[in-house]
Amino acid sequence: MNGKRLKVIVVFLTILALGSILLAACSRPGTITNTGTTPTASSGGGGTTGGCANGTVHMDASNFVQKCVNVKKGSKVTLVDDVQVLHIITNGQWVNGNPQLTVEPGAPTIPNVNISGGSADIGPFNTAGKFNVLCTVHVNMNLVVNVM
Ligand SMILES: [Cu+2]
Repeated sequence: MNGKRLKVIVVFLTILALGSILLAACSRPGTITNTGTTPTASSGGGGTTGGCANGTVHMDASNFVQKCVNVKKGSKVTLVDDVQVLHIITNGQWVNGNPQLTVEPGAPTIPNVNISGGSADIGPFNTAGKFNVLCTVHVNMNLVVNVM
């Protein structure tokens, strides 16, 4: 009885020792450092499509295809209407189905820019920050312009 138990303990210890040796051998050349993958999700509160567009935003029949766009200070944003649908673009944002036409300090005035197919530029955006742009025709058609 006693001898059997001892044998079991010895076998168990042997397995344990072998296991730890293997483990040490495996972990030695590892040193995995997570360097890549820089998450750039900081911009745009309502960014649903992941990243923001750069400089150019497309529009479909009822919304901006990209919900946010990054531009450098002093640059314009190009809006491309992919379909022959009228969009009227100005400063502000839709909040709970209501258009709030506020021009933030530092934002360029966007004077009801009519786009029906083709493209138009808005701006230039000369102040760094986050500016809201909306389409008054389509409820919840919001765009955030990140100027950096
Ligand atoms: Cu629109």
